[in-house]
Amino acid sequence: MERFISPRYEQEILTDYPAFVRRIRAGMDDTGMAVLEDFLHPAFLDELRSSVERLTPQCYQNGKRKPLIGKDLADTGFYEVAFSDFMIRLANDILEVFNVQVQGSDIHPAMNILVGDQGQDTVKGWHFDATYLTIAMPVVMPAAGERDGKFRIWPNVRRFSQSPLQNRLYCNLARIDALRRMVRNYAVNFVPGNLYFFYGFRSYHGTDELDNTQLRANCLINFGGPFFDREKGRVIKYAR
Ligand SMILES: O=C(O)CCC(=O)C(=O)O
Ligand SMILES: [Fe+2]
Repeated sequence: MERFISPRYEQEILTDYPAFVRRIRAGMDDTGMAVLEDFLHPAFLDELRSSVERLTPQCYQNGKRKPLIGKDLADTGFYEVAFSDFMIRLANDILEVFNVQVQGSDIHPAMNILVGDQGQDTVKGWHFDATYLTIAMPVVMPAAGERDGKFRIWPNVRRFSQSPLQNRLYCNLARIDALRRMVRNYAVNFVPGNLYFFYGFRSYHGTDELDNTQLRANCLINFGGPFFDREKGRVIKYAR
């Protein structure tokens, strides 16, 4: 078993892995997000926290915040989780019912460390991800309260599609405040150690208001997406 997995999940994964996959997919389908509580091994989470301390200065150079992506995260636990055989297999098992498959080159980890005024750039920057599947792996989160940087999501508002025209239409519609207010959405406080799964392309989302004195570090693991497949010449008939 991978060292980042908490012992409390070993039994479930070893004895009934198909049910584990179904549980995650059902969470995403029914509520828009699946949560694996305390999934990370506590010692591994500690390691991620130290990486955040080390990486924070790298995010704030030249007076601007920079997300850390790809090779910026080499030799960290973020990389280790993102490219593990376990995660690649899990992503593929979740996405199988859509007739979607991903491989190592389709995986893109990204780390957002938000703190101070320069860390406000993504706050309320609502968007769709390009991905089939996004896994959020929070590492440091503000204490619950006002402006605590909740994650807000409008889940599953569209299907996967490789049509640029349809994509533009949805992105334009989602920018309309009145429409956003009418569509079901909710906010959650991410908890470090938990993993959160959602269909990135299908779900409008982002970070809600954040107190600039608080540190917020979240790693996103991005898996494939309709337009990445399109660029690769893969035309897909999505099974659902
Ligand atoms: O950390 C968050 O609240 C979401 C970040 C996000 O959606 C992204 O970076 O694509
Ligand atoms: Fe996102």
